[in-house]
Parts: sequence; C-alpha cells; structure tokens
Amino acid sequence: MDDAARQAHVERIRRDGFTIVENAIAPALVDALNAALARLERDLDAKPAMNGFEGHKTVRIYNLLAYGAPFTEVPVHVNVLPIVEGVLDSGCLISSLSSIAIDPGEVAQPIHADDMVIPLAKPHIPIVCNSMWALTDFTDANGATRLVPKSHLKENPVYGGTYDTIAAEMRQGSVLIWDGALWHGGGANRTEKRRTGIAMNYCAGFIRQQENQQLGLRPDLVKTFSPRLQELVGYGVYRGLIGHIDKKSPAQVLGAPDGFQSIWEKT
Ligand SMILES: O=C(O)CCC(=O)C(=O)O
Repeated sequence: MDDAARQAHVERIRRDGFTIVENAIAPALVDALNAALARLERDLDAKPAMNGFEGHKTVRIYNLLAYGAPFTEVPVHVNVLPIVEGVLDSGCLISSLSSIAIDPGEVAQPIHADDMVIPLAKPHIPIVCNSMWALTDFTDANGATRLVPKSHLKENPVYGGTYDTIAAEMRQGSVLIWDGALWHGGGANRTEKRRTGIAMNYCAGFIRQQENQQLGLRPDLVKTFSPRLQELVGYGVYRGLIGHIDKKSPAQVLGAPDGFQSIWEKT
C-alpha cells in the first residue's frame, strides 16, 4: 500500500469512524489462519461463552499470540498496522488478539463502543483502534459487523440500544478497521454457514492493554518474536517514559542491547 492510500484510510477513519481495506490479506495467510483456528478449536474444545455480549452461538478464542505462528503475522501486517499507526501513533500496543466465529442462528450483538469502559469524556482523541479480519466473506446475512457511521464523534451509545446501522460487508481477505469509539456490534447470522473473523485490537501506548500480554505470553516465546512485535506486546517504552523499569526498557529483560535512553536523559 502506498502512502497516499494509507493516508486516505486514516482520513476515512477520522471522518466516518471506519474503513475497509479490500483484499488486504494474501489467500495463503487466510487459509493458514483458518486451519490454525480449526485446530485450536478442536484442541481447546472451545465453546460459546453463553452471555449476552460474547454470544450464545459464537465461538471465541483469546490470546492467540500465545499459539505462535501464523498468529504472529497478524499484528504486524503491512496493510493494516501502518493505518493503525496513523490513527494512534507508532507507540501503539496490541490490546487483544482473538477469533470471533459467529455460527448460524446467532442474534445480533448489543451495540457498544470498544472504549466505553474507559472513563474519559467524549469525543476524545482515538485511544483504541480495532480491526476485523474477514476469514470468510462477511455479508449482511451472515453476521457482518454492524456499524453506526460517524458515531465515534459522539458520546457513548446506550449499551444494546437500537440504532440505524450498516453492515460492513467485505470479501474474505479484507479487513475492517475502526476507531474504538465507533458504535458497532457483531451481526445476526441468518445463513447456514459460519462467519469467521479475527479481532486484532490495538490501543494507545499510554493506556492499559485489554489482554495482559506480559503475563499472557511466556517470555521465552516473546524472545522469538520480531523486535517490532515485541514492542507491540508491550516490551517497548512509550515516548521514552511510560513502561520503563528502573530506566531500562523491558526489551532488555528479553536480552535486547542496552541502548535505551529515557526522556529525562535526553534533556
Ligand atoms: O464480531 C464482530 O463483528 C464484532 C464483535 C465485537 O464488536 C466485539 O466483540 O467487541
């Protein structure tokens, strides 16, 4: 993706609250992710969580980075991460990485904003930026994510309220990216086939990640990650200050060279 295309996506998110990157993911990676999820679902005997938010006919698997490849390719994808960095900034973090498979007969998820538990007055600058990878086609009928365009510029929705929504229809391999303040929810699946997505969620480097990545991922596994992926899971230091340990970068715990300089030492 060239810089003009990236900028156009970032501007669409600022204006409408969302954008769709068509054909963002190579078919081979889509296939590998679908195969890995099918294997995990079997191995973990994953079942619906049976609550109003996560659904009664929806299978979710959390903390996917703990299972290594091919999930390690998701947070750093060249057609998605640069857009997220344009919305947040390059100090952004992985907030959570999970799969959301909506089975036939599931009802629509309550409309919500992903950042609505954060007690800040709205509208505010983007602090959460989330994406949904379409591992199957997403259609109005099979449960494509429902969106309320431009609602990221308002206050929070009434959780589960009734609003005019549009379906984020997209072909397999496309990715929906939205400002975490956008009102949205998973759709009802009125077809006979499953809708599968990966929810790759990011947050600003100065707020808490939704899934605790430092406890959820074994350090010996994180050591095998690329330096950028290590930063994204939380082994970097935001603007030379937030996240340091005794003025050292947490990356040094993983054996990174001792090159970190805190913001104070730069004055
Ligand atoms: O599955 C979807 O399309 C959206 C899910 C969602 O918004 C959520 O679980 O927070």
